[in-house]
Order: sequence, then structure tokens, then C-alpha cells
Amino acid sequence: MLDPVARLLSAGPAVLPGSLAGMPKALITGITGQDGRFLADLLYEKGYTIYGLLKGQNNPKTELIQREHPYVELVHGDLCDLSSLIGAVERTRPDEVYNLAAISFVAMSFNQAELTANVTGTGVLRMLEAIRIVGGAKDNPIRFYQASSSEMFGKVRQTPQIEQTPFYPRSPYGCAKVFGHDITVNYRESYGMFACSGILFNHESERRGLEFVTRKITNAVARIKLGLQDELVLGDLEPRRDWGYAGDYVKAMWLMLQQDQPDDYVVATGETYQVREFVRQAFDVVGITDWERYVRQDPKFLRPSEVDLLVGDSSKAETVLGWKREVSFPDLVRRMVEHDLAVESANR
Ligand code: NDP
Ligand code: GDR
Repeated sequence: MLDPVARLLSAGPAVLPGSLAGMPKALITGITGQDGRFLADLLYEKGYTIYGLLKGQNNPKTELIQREHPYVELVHGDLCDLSSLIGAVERTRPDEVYNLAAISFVAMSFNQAELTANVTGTGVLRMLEAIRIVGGAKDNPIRFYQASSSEMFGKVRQTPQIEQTPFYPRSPYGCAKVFGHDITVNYRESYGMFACSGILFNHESERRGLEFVTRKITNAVARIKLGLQDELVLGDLEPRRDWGYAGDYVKAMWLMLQQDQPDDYVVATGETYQVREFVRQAFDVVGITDWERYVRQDPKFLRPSEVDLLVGDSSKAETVLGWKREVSFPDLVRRMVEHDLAVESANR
């Protein structure tokens, strides 16, 4: 028996199954990432047929997706390759496309700025072009979601940040996201596409990559508690972020594509905490109160330019979409630490 990827690769340009059953179909780019996996779970519960764009010839996360999300049909493609995106849209004929793929690690974007511009910025244009070229049914155009980011606000001009707050990105990643956001608005206005941008503030979970500060902290706290690690080495502890739970945020993505009109929405909790406070609460979960003795700062984790304060006002999403977050900040920290304690204990 061929595995799902091999089966799709050998299937040629034929349209993939799904529409026959009359179920809605979604194509998710970034399926192996944190948000792709939460969104896939949500859409599966709603009865969607789900296709996930997978990059690379032997992607190490293939097995994880096949094991934990076996209902996802994997389709090969890359945001840097327009023809692969046209092929993916042609073969899957989705009702909805969620463009979650990106180089998403801000620190890395300073060292690989051109790659970031190509994937995170121009990649959005390629995905929009693929949809425009293939086209949808006249009475049912393909709906498009772009993963915009609070990083676009950067050196904030207004607090809290709302949909109209001017952008002032502080990293190559932020600059690329501004392009992705603007081109999405432009395709909506130029071609009448049903294209939405969710300006999402930081959202975390037990599926967050270890390179991001929250998971780096919760994983280290778990390992320190279990005696597997001596210290937690961080960069700047002062920046403030508006941190929510990823499982709550993917619901907003879906809601945006169910409206009568396409639009852009800020999705945030309205609360902001310093990195230092995340660290304190994470150590608190395992009963360590003298946390400062375990934390060391290293300049190598400082960024050439920093985003000091983010806090969003998601009144529009709450009013128009009926969205609201469920998981509080203390519950988010607890959930992540407890997950990492369980995983690290099992690996001991
Ligand atoms: P992740 O870093 O967890 O996932 C990124 C995904 O993009 C991975 O699946 C990765 O695939 C894929 N990818 C990277 N390069 C390419 C490429 N060239 N072609 C196709 N796929 C590619 O990000 P998140 O899930 O956290 O975020 C999802 C989206 O939301 C991103 O666009 C991010 O910038 C944005 N965002 C995230 C926020 C957050 O707090 N999480 C907040 C605001 C916006 P692979 O695994 O194979 O490398
Ligand atoms: P961010 O997330 O840059 O906000 O982007 P990250 O977790 O990387 O950083 C948050 C803040 O913590 C500070 N920090 C450190 N960060 C990391 N990664 N590692 C450290 O050791 C460390 N020490 C301090 C950072 O300087 C920063 O101020 C995330 C990503 O998911 C983006 O894709 C998304 O668009 C935004 O959130 C909203």
C-alpha cells in the first residue's frame, strides 16, 4: 500500500476526492506548524475534507501529521514555487485556502532576510495568483485567509492596536508580513477576491516550536524541575506580548471565512505581560519561587531591533464574528508547563 504522500504524488493532475460527498474542502499551507495542526483539528470536527501543503522531498514532520491527523491529505508544494501552488489548487479544488505557511521565527528573519521576504512576503502573492489563475466556481469563489501578524505594528503608534493602527515593522519578518497583508487587501479590491487577513497576536500552545520564547521557557522549567537541566538562558526579559491560546485563535480564522463579506480582523486577548512574568508564572507552576537563580541572560538572544509592547483590541472580531478567547494567561502557562513535565518525565 502506498503512503498518502506517495499516492498523491503518483495521482497526477487529477482532481482529488472530496467534492463528491458535498463536503466543504480546505487547503491549509503550513500544515506541519502549530496553527496548521489546530486548524486541521477544527475543520475535521466541522466535517471538512482537508488538504495540507507539504514542502520538501522528505519532510521530517510527515510522520507526525500522518499519525496525529490521519484525515489530512498531503499535497506537495512550496510557497516559493508558483507552479506547485497552481497544481495544488487545481488538484484539490478547495472552497477555502488558509495560508499559514511562513518563515515565522522573527529572530531567524534577521539572518535570512531574503528567504523570509520570499516565503513570508512574496509567497502570499504566489498563493493569491494560484487561486486567481485556477479560479473557483463563479457562484462559489475560493475564499482566502492570510495569516497576518501583530509584528506588523512593531514600534507601535497606538495602544491598544486595532485594525486601523499604522504599521511600523521592526524586523524582516514584520516587513514581509506587511507586504503579505497589503497584497491580500489589494487582490480583494482589485479582483473582488474573498480574501481576509487575520491580524493575530502571539498565540501559544503545547504544540509551539521550541525556538519561541514561551515553549523554550516551559520546556526548560520542566527539565529544571526534573533535574535534567541547570539553567534557562534568555535574551531580553522586558518586552511585553499579548499571549493567547492557539486553539482559540484558529476559530477566528474559520469564522472570518464564513462571513458574507471579506474583511480584516485583529485577534488578541487585550492583556499584555512581560517575558519576565511568563517566566515567573512558569516556575510558579512547579513550585519554584526563587526563579531568578535559574535564569541567565545572554546577548546572543537579543535582536537588532525589538518590539517592546504589543496589546490588541479585538472588539471588531468579538462583535462581528462573535469570537472570544477561552483560555486565560495563567491557564495557558500552566497547560504548557504541565504538558512539558509529562513529556520530559516520559523521556527520562
Ligand atoms: P510555524 O512556524 O509553527 O509553522 C510554519 C509553517 O510554514 C510550517 O508548516 C512550515 O513547514 C511552513 N513553511 C515554511 N516555509 C514554507 C515554504 N517555503 N513552503 C511551504 N510551507 C512552508 O508557525 P505558526 O503555526 O505559529 O503560525 C502560522 C502562521 O501564522 C505563520 O504565517 C505565522 O507567521 C503567522 N502568525 C503566527 C502567530 C503566532 O503567534 N503563532 C501570530 C501571528 C501570525 P515545515 O514544518 O515543513 O518547515
Ligand atoms: P515573537 O515571538 O518574536 O513575538 O513572534 P518569540 O517567542 O520568538 O519572542 C517573544 C519575545 O521574547 C523575547 N525573548 C526571546 N525570544 C526567543 N525566541 N528566545 C529567547 O531566548 C528570548 N529571550 C527573550 C523576544 O526578543 C521577543 O520580544 C511570534 C511568532 O510566532 C511570529 O511568527 C508571530 O507573528 C508573532 O509572534 C506575533
